[in-house]
Amino acid sequence: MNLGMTVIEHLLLTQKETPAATGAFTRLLNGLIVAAKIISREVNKAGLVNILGFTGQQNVQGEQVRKLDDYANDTIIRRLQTCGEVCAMATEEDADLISIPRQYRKGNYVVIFDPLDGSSNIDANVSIGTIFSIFRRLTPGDGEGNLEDALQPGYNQVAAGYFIYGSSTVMVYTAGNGVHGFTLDPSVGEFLLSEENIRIPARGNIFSVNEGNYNHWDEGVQKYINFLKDPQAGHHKAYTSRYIGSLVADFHRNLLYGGIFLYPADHRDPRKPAGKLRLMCEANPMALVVEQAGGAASTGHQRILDIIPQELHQRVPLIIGSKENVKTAEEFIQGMR
Ligand code: AFP
Repeated sequence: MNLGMTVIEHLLLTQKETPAATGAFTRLLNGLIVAAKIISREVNKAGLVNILGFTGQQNVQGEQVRKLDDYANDTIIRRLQTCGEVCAMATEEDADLISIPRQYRKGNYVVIFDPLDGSSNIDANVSIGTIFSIFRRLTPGDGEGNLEDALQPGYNQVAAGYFIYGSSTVMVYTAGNGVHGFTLDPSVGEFLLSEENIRIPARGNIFSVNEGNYNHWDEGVQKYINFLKDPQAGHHKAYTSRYIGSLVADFHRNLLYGGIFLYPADHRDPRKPAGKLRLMCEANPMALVVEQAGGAASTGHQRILDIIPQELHQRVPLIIGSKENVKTAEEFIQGMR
């Protein structure tokens, strides 16, 4: 067991099996880790905002208090721009690709991220997170990348993961070699390996969905949720409902305990026929993590990682979690049950 190792030590150890590893990926990941430590520090201070000043106003020291999601976004962008390993990046917060200023070296990686997912929960002290997805560039050369580099299907991701700012700050990531969890020890300022090779149970009894949208779902989704709640359906164990409304937190709990998370398509808003969550910065990275842990991620009709993206902010229905639960949900959604 390697418990207690830092992320970089763990990466270097596992990269020993990859002779082509140059250290570039390690530098990139290190940039993300430093950004997450800074964000974690600010998130922990968020409760003091009411004392020190509301966002957008001046606090008692006369400093401008910034919205946390803008702060997180800028922190990650700055770290990635200067690390020298990134040729393009996209964030949930900006419509277009973020460019790398001329003075910085461009590298071989593309990073797509959601800087502070679940941020509407901040004021209630609910866990929120940063989600990231990493691709290798497709365009040749060492110049800036473009949309072609970013719009790759999820199966091309070389790594993905998330940071949770919760009761402790946790990093979960995969670089295609299992899923590993690290917990930030604030006293030493390092993420230390706390769970190596996380495996999601093949079937779980937790379901996580915003049932307030029930009347707007397709019939297949409604039938599936009715089935989960039906005591006569012959479940091996009764289902229990857990929904935080913060994807990283809902996903992480289900990853550890087993179960299913759904954000299906709904008919509430004709401009969002595919549901709420974004393919590139939410569904793809979570899908890579769950598959690497032995689980599954689907739209109900298609594997998430097989979707060929059409645009940066594309939305998709997301059904993700334990393999057998996702399979049953697909059967209902496809009208087979
Ligand atoms: P916010 O970042 O606006 O809080 O949205 C969070 C989120 O994108 C995701 O983390 C949740 O799973 C999902 O939205 C919750 O959406 P509903 O409030 O519609 O259930």
